[in-house]
Amino acid sequence: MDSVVSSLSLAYLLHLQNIHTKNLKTSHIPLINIPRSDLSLRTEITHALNVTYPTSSTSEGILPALTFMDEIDLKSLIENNKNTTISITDHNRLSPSQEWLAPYITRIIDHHQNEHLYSNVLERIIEPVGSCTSLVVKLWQKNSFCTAELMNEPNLSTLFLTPILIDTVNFNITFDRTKPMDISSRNYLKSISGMTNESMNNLFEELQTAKFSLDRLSSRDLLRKDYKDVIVNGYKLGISSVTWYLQGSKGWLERDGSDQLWNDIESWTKENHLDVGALMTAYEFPLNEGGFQRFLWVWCGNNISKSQCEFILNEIEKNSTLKLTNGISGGWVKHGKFWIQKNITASRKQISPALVDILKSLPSKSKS
Ligand SMILES: [Mn+2]
Repeated sequence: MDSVVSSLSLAYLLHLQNIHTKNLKTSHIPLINIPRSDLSLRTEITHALNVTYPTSSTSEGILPALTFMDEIDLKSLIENNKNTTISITDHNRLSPSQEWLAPYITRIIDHHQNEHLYSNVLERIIEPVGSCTSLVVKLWQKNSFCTAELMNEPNLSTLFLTPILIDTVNFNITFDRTKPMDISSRNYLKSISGMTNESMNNLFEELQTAKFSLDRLSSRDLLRKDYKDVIVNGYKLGISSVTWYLQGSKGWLERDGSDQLWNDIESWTKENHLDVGALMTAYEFPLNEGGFQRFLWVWCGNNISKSQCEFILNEIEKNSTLKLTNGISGGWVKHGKFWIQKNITASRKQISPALVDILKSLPSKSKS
């Protein structure tokens, strides 16, 4: 959220400065550093865009106009434009796959620990504030033509406010994330957007809800949101972890029905060439509904024989650490089984090694 909005607000600011100085040769592209298809997983961002720009998803809206990392060929862009420079926001060390961009970085605006990297940087603003966007907003505040632009476009100031609200947990002092600059940026944006304390609190609550409500995501998105895989003994094991729940009122099974959910799991299994898949869910129910609960669903791909699959499922069920008890309908769902996991402290750190050990005990799978 902070990364997206700080990048957007910085690129817009630089664009306004260009107009102001009549520099027509340079253009600034805000680059969203994720593939476009991953945006739907960031439910609080899509919510913020929908609230501030209700038409953002339409063909004339903001979303189609944004550039995501999988939509630009940075290598050829840089090769063809020797003057290309890169500004980075909300981080000050490139990820290993982007380290080749280091010579082109001329500007860093960030609130993480300063790693003092990249010698070509001309402007380096790294301060430990709550939200990186607060630092960019400070730059907006410095230029009257920027403030004038925001006054013309008050929804933009609301959008700039959203990461600051999230990152400071609505300026809640018990979380100790708020710095004076977050407050001054908020006050500046608040006065321009015309928001009241009440409407700001409501916006924060909506954003928090959006961030933690996954029930609008498709099953494929839920399965890939937090997914890790490993190859053991020639078998590919993929484990998805989801902060929602399978069984129960308004749960995943109720939403999709077991047939549809199984179809989606099967497609996921094929898409990732899984031999064994697992889905772990964790959810904090209200105390009178059982509090924190975990479910585990393990299944096999088509390459695993029925007897091998039964062996795998029986072995994991016997695992004394996990304390698995059958979910609804005895737990069997097509080529898999689904349990209530009574040991709620066991996470992927326990489940993954348990499944790995079982796969190691099988005859090794020849790579075909
Ligand atoms: Mn940040």
